[in-house]
Order: sequence, then C-alpha cells, then structure tokens
Amino acid sequence: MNQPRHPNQTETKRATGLLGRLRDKLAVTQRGFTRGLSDLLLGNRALDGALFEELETLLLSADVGMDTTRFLMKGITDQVTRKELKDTRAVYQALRRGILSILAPCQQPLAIPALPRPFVIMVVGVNGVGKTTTIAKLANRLKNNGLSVTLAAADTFRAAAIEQLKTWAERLDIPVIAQHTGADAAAVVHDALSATVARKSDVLIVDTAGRQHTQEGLMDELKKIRRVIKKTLPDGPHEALLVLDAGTGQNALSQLSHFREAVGVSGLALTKLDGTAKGGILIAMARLTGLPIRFIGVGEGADDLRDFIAQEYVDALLPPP
Ligand SMILES: Nc1nc2c(ncn2[C@@H]2O[C@H](COP(=O)(O)OP(=O)(O)OP(=O)(O)O)[C@@H](O)[C@H]2O)c(=O)[nH]1
Ligand SMILES: [Mg+2]
Repeated sequence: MNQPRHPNQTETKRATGLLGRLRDKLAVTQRGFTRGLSDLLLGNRALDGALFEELETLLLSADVGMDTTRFLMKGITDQVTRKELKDTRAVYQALRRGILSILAPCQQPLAIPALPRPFVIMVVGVNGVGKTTTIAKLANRLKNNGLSVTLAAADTFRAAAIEQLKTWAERLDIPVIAQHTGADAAAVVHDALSATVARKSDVLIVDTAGRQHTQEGLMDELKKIRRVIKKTLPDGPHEALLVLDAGTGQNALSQLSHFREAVGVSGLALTKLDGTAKGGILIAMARLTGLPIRFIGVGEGADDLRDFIAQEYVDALLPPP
C-alpha cells in the first residue's frame, strides 16, 4: 500500500521531472481540454449559470461522460451553494479535488508478487488499441526490473501480428512462442505455458487477437485461452489486462462490458493519451467501473508506458494554478 510520507529533495525533483514530461506528452490534451478549462476558470468571471453551463459542456466534450460530468458538477454547485467557493479559481481547485477523488481509488499499479510463478498476464482489447505495443513496453519494463519474461503470440488471426510481436521480442531480446497464422490460439498458449514453466520464466504475457470473423468468435477464442491457462494454473491468468484507446471515448465502456464477460477484466491500460485532445475517458472509466487503472500509454516508444498515478495525471491535466 502507498504509505503517506515526506518526499526528500531528490524524489521531489524526480517527480517534477516526471510531471513535466507527462505534461509534455499530453501536449494535445493541454491545447484542448486543459486550455479550455484554464481560460474558463482562471479568469475573472462571475459564478453564474452561464459559467456552469460552459464548464459542463467542456467536460462532456472531453469524454468525461454524462453521468460523471453531472456528478462533478453537482459537487461543485453544492459547494457554491454552501458558499465554500467564492470565485472561479476556487471552482478550478474544487474540480481538481473532485477529479482526484474519482481517480485515486483506481491507482493500483500492477505489482508482480514473488509468487506465483509463472505470473500470467493475458492482454485483451479490440483491434488497433495498442495491445502488442503495450506488451512490448511492459515486457521491457519487467525485464529491466530483473524479471524473466516470455511472450505468447496468440493473435494468430492476422499474419502481420505474429511478426510484429517477434520483431519487438527480438529488439528487446525476450523469447516469444509462436506458431503459424491461423493456428489455434489456445494451442499457442498451451505451448507457451509449457515453455515458460520449463525455462522457469517469471512472467508470461499473452498477446491476443483484437478481431475475428465475428465478435462472438473472438470472445469464444478468449474464453478458450483462459480455460487452457486455468488447466495448468487454476488461479491464472493472474491479470487480465484490457487495453483501451483513450481516443475512442464512451465506446470504451461497451468494449469493457464485452471483455469483462468473456475473460473477467482485472485491470485497464489506457493508451494513446498523447494523441487525444480529450483525456476525460479515464475519469469516466474510474467512476463507472472502479477497476484498477494499471498503465497509461503516452507514445510509441518502449519507455512510453507509465504506472497510473492519480495525482500526477490530475496535475498534468489541470496544472495547479
Ligand atoms: N501515439 C501512440 N501510439 C500508440 C500507443 N500505443 C500504441 N500505439 C500505436 O497504435 C498502433 C496499434 O498498436 P498495436 O499495438 O499494433 O495494437 P493492437 O491492439 O495490438 O492491434 P491488433 O493486433 O490489430 O489488434 C501502432 O501504430 C502503435 O504504435 C500510444 O500510447 N501512443
Ligand atoms: Mg496486436
């Protein structure tokens, strides 16, 4: 658990550096959502109906979603009624607090415990959201932390998918278990599990398809992969990580419900936050699902995967005035 403690100078510097970089990475969001909110709330406008309407519109256009926007707005207008907020700056601060309190419970980075071995991570999500890239970034990070990692190329639907994972694996010098295009995905995972156990690898990460001939076909395949893992490791997969593209907006919620039913989702990774002017979907997902947000993806490079830290995200989205 995160114990509150006083950061020393080096840690403060490091945090500022990280924050600066996250803010840089979120440049597109900064130009859209952040600037809109700053213009609205860091000026000298009166706290009237027109202002609250504009604020609501800004939140909705940033993908915060209707339910979560209403929740945040109610929090703010209640405080205004109680005369706790006297000007727009105070509203800005209240919005920061409101967003942070939604996000904070979802700050649960993926920690790989000492046991069990192997620790199996199954990565799912619709096509193109960034599964394979996220796997590469995650594998790279785990390897740098001294863990041995094996990859399973269980997206056998698309010819290029296996090659893409192999290319990353070669670059990162990490073993990958693969078969030919069209092979049974569950059989690939079965092989990969045996190889992982034989090599005593710490972690197995399973890449899966994002598309099949039908959505039902995809869900059946994922269920089968899950069953195969459970046959060898009854408590596996130890993490079912759903990858979502932060730019897809409210659609992310329906994606979650499909995958949740098929594989049980234990954590989320939100990718491409560097490329969206919105950035509010995280807030909606946090409030509506309460699921752990394990990672955020902020670029295509191997080190562009961050643990989700609620305060850091709020500070990058709405910088302290
Ligand atoms: N800017 C940006 N691009 C990303 C990020 N994550 C992934 N991408 C890019 O998104 C594209 C799709 O990523 P993939 O990792 O191939 O996605 P996938 O989910 O494996 O796709 P399928 O295998 O087709 O299901 C690639 O061009 C990635 O480089 C991110 O955080 N930021
Ligand atoms: Mg892929």
